[in-house]
Amino acid sequence: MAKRGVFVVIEGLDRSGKSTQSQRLFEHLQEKTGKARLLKFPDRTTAIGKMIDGYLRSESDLDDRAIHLLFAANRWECAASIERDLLAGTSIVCDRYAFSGIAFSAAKVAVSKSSEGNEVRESILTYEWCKSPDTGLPAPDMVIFLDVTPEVARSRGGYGEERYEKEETQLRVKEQFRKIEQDVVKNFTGIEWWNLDASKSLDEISESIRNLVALPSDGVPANINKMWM
Ligand code: 2DT
Ligand code: MG
Repeated sequence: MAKRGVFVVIEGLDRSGKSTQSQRLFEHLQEKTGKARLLKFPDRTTAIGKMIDGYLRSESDLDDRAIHLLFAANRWECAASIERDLLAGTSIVCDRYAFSGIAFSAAKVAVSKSSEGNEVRESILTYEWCKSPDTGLPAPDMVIFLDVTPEVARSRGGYGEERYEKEETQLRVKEQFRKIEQDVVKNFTGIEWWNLDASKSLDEISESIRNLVALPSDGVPANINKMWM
C-alpha cells in the first residue's frame, strides 16, 4: 500500500510569516515527493468563505457564535478531500487550521465598567465550546507555531486593517495558543507541536521547518487521527 502523506499545519499570529513559510514548505514537498497540496483557512473563495471575508473586513457583523461556526464549517467543507488526498499519498501543508479557530474565538472579551468605574473584561466563549465544532476533523501530524513578539510584528510594518489585527487582541490570542499547546501536548499524542522563533530570518525558519518535517519522530502513522478525539 502506498504510504500516506504527511499533514502539517503552520500556525501563528499575524505577521509571523505563516503564508511565506507554508508556500515554501509546499514547494519543497512538491519537489521532493511530487505530491503536495497547499491549503489556507479561512478559504475565502467558497460561499461560506465569502461570509467570513465580509466579517473580517467589517462589512458585516455576526454573532460571535455564528462566525465561529462558519470558520469551522469552512474547514468541514474540505475535510473529506483532506483525508482522501492524505490516503492517496499527497502531503498537505495548511496555513491556519482549527487551532486558530479556538485561539481567536476564545480570546474574545466583552468590556464593561464596574460600579467603581474600572474596565472589566469577561470571556464571551469558553475554551471547550470553541473546541467542539471542529471535533472529528482530520488531525494534522504536526503543528508548527511561528512565535512572534509584538515588537517584531511592529518592525514588519505592523498589522493591517482587518478585524483582530490589533496588538491587544493578538496578545490575548497568543495566550490562547499557549493553552492549546498545553492541551495538545498533554492530551493528544498524535499531534506533534513545535514552536519556532519567528524573529529569525526567512531562510533559517524554512530550514528548521524542512528539518522538522523530514524527521517526524515516529514516521508517518498509517491512520489519520481525528481532531480532539
Ligand atoms: P488570515 O489573515 O490568515 O487570512 O486570517 N481566524 C482564522 C479565526 O478567527 N478563526 C479561524 O478558524 C481561522 C482559520 C485569524 C484571517 C483572520 O481569521 C482568524 C485571522
Ligand atoms: Mg491576516
